[in-house]
Amino acid sequence: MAIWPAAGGAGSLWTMTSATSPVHVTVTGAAGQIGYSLLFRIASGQLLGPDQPIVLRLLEIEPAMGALHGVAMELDDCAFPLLAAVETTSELKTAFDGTSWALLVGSVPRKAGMERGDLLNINGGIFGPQGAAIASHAAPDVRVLVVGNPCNTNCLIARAHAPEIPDDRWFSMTRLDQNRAASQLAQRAGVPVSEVASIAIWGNHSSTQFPDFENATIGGRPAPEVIGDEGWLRGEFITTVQQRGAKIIEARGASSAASAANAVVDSVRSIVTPTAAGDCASLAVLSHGEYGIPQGLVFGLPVRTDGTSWQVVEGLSHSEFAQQKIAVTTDELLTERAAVQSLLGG
Ligand code: NAX
Repeated sequence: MAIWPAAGGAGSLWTMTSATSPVHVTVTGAAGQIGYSLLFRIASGQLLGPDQPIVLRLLEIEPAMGALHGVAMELDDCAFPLLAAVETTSELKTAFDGTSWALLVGSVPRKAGMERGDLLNINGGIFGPQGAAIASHAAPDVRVLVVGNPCNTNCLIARAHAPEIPDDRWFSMTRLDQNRAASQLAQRAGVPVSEVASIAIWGNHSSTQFPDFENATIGGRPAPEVIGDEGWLRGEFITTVQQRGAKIIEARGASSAASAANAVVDSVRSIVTPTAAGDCASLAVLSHGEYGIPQGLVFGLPVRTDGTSWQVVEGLSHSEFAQQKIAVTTDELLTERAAVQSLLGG
């Protein structure tokens, strides 16, 4: 474990002169690709705002501690005024001590020959203990965003080990898919992406996800009306969003990192900032049976918030086509849940 003094001469956590107490933010897998983009954005104030000092608590596995040490040195070298302290550790207790935001990025990627069930079980061994450590050591206001794949089910596992933390504090990340979908719609319509709203990702962060173009808007009008090409929406649009991660690996030789880090920032901002009129945010949250989705799945849904509490958007309708797509992604999540049942304590 190492505690790094804050950059810019601010000194340790204890000498911080700001009137606002620092918020502790934990990032797991902090020496990885996403971490390398994400940490600098958090420390610069893009996650929690320009007036909020931050303590970064960075978790890695032992073999990556050297690399993490280098990242911490670079954070120092940025002299971020808001960065009160950086703590690097391979111990769960230290990583989650007093944290208000647990951003669970680190996980074990799928390797050749590995079945999805193997992957789920390996990651279960990571996310179960992390959930328990969050419950034992985090701040009372902790919120958890799971990014490491398979993120919906990893979130389910973490939560099962932290039953005392309320359901509305658990999220897994579908925001990158939302952003991808918004860009595709904007490009097709020939408008700035800021004109696209209410595009939500339903279900799993996987190739079965359903980007709901039916309820999306472009310039305030229904997206299907503006696009005027139902065949494209039902075909190429959906597959482009579903397969985007694979295409990026193909082109870049590495998986999405900067865009994923950007989506982490967007996800947290969408939880703490009131949702604009006529819009929604995509987050995978614990289902309570909304839209007939089985209870207790971590399911991608459209969410709105006043900045303090959030709700799933109600009253949306779906065509038979959309209902079938949602059924497919629901089935996949049910299968994943069944594969990790032994890790859920039930
Ligand atoms: P990297 O392999 O670059 O980094 C992962 C890091 O996690 C490594 O440094 C590793 O040492 C660390 N790690 C492994 N086990 C750990 C443990 N038990 N505790 C703490 N750290 C641990 O992957 P990266 O590109 O950063 O991606 C991280 C995760 O995000 C992957 O699971 C990836 O599949 C997932 N993604 C999720 C996305 C989403 O939209 N939900 C999109 C991007 C990304 O694919």
